[in-house]
Amino acid sequence: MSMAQSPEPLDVDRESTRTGMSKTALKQGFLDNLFYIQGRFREVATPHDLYMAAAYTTRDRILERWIKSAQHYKSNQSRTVCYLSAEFLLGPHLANNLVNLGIVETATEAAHELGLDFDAIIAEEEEPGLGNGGLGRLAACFMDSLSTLQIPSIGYGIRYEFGIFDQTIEDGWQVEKSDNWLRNGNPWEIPRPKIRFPVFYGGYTEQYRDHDDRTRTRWVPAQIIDGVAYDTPILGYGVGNVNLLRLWKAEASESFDFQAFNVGNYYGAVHAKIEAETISKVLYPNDEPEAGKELRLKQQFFFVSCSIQDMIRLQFNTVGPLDSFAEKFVVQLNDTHPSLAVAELMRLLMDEHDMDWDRAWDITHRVFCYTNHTLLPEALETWSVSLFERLLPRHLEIVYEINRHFLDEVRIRFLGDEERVRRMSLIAEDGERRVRMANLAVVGSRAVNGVAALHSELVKTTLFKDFHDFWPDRFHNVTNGVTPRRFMVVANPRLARLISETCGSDDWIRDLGRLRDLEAHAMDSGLHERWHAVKIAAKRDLAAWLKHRTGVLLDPEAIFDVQAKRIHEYKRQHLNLLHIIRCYQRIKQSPNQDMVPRAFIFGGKAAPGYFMAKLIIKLINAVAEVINNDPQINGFIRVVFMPDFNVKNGQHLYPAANLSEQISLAGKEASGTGNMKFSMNGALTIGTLDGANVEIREEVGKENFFLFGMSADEVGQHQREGYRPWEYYARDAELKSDIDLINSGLFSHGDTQLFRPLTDRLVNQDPFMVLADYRAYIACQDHVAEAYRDHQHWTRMSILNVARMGKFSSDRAIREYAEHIWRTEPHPIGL
Ligand code: T68
Repeated sequence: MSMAQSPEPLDVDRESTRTGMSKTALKQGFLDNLFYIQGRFREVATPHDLYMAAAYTTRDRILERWIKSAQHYKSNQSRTVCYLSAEFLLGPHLANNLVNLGIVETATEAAHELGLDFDAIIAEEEEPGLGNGGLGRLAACFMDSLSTLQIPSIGYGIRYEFGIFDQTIEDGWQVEKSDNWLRNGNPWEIPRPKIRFPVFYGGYTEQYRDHDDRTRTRWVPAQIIDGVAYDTPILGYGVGNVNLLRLWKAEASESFDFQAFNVGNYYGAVHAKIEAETISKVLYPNDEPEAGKELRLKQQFFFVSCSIQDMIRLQFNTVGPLDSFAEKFVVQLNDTHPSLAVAELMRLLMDEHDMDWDRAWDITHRVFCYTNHTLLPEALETWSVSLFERLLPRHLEIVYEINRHFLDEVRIRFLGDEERVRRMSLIAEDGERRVRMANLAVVGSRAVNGVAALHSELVKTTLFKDFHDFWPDRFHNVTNGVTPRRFMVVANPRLARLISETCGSDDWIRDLGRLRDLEAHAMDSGLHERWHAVKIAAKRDLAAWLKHRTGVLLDPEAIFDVQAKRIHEYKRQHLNLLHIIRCYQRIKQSPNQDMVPRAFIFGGKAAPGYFMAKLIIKLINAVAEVINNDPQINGFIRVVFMPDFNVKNGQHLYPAANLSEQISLAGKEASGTGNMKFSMNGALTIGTLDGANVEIREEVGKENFFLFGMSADEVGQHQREGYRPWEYYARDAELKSDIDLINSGLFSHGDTQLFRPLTDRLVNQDPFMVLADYRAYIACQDHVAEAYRDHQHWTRMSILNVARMGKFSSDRAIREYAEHIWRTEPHPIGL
């Protein structure tokens, strides 16, 4: 299709009740959608019907802007950022879209006039949990910021039929329930059955001579599966720009199955269809790579292949020839999960579009950029050569060829350094041969970045040291950020209102640096009172929510001390537990001491196969049961585990926290983003010098941050000298008695063995040095308690934390990507 034939933009009048922003238009639109889409009228509508009608009413208003954006991007041949991510952890859409449309108040009034409980309608939405944690949520924040900054972009991923499991707690243990989020329909997506690409698997490759008598390679697959596009509009805040989140669903390829059908194998054809659809069936619930899982590799190739084919289609539809592909598109690889894209683009350019190696490589390596999210060696993805070859025979050839060209360059630069060549190879040759996905991503990209200053430094000096020696200019830092729309305006409307009133404008929502205007009021006792009232109100809400779901009652006057994130040993939830046990023992020893009351709140999912993480959840709940029911404790400290921590539930947590626990072993948490969400909502941080904590502390000021523990350098030194956790256990009587109390059976109805795997690991191995940081942590927590006694001072620190969080907006992060890495420009769409 050529551009000349494009119709005039928006040449049809649309019904004003589907686009109007007035209260009347919203009411009419709502009732129409209830009637025409849900087939209901007010009297018989279920809460879900009401939610669906509200969602469609909101979506109608987004679609207008979406079409306008698409037309503008197309006719301007805009450079487009493609964000490839196996995960997008979006959270509920409705409230967020109302904020970005700027119609929260009008919609609330409209609902009120229709006699509806608007909060209940919003609470009805089930979130699409298409991610595990930080990495998936970062992708969602980036989509919000890309639209808000008016940068043409497409998020590409997988439309998992089952997202991250729902977590329930039974007898203190995590129990996983499948997340059938599509059961009641998804009003936010638009299926595009005609945007469909074949994806090949297995089979073999063969050489043939083309019409110009050149030798070419052809991949003859054993299986073909279709990927079908499902589009979700992503609206920016206060702008006309709407970008696209395009998620792929796997379907059987009609033409391919037909062959089986033709020879009378009807059952075989149907079976193939069922098998095809398993590819996008379920998200792997592990925040580390799924070793050896064939289906996981199939998923990765599935969405990568569909996405690259779609980009090539768009190139032909807009600009034309593929030579300018790297000018039209930049592809950001969110970790190594999509790094097969490097080989897939090479394959498509060479095998399907006739390019020779050099031209194809020139384009490919200018298209890709790669973000690394972890230094943990066990989290670096590799695939066995045998599995890779069986599933992707052509890609293995291409990976070998990339490797051959690359290692030749290395050999020329570092004559005779075969050890270095071995380390940098795309193929690990020690033991079973494996493809190193991170090396593929680095070699195939023109930019590589870490996600916080410390992390990016460690990427250069440890993980990718050889690559940094070779290509120093390829390495960058872009510190993560989070969107203030969802994590302040949607999650904490009371605070957002107070900030806007205090600053005299709501400009901070699009320009988070403007929060600095709060500093001028940091000593204002009037603001202190209102700030405190906002926090107490959020704590009351959370207390009510938790009481309803867990039966545990919290005192809103207590310090709300929160650790919410995936459960992982490196994040050290067990260090937090040791402090809780210390508090408990202190009260038991001197019941009448003057202690600051605390509510310890945990939330987070454990990977279903991660035994130690699940045991930590059990221990949290076991400690909670004993402490919460001990009459001597009398509510002075309470412990509660929030079940099913996800984006939606997290929105209750961030506004209510006084203290944010960011206590990973230094050098292990690449960035963290929860640390930013808490601090933006006025929590103070207790944390190590890890990930983005380092920069948060720099921004908010060291006097407004509770720092403890070893630095990454000290950790390294300590490990080199030999770390002996049992010596800490033997030497520190309090530490010993805290661990012994776990082993005594007090928290396990007399069972002295239940938590042994955990305590033994701490005393004998302690890979994340919990015992080494224990003393410093306890001392720091004592400072926290003392500081909390001075309410005025605490509130002042809380205000300053919020005032100085401007840097941690994902808008800033996206601006840095756009300027330093992507070289893209905004394309404003007027309202
Ligand atoms: C997180 N990584 C980092 N991984 O741990 C965190 N991994 O420090 C950082 O802030 C965040 O990324 C954003 O940069 C993850 O969340 C995963 O979830 C994951 C999932 C599958 C496979 C590997």
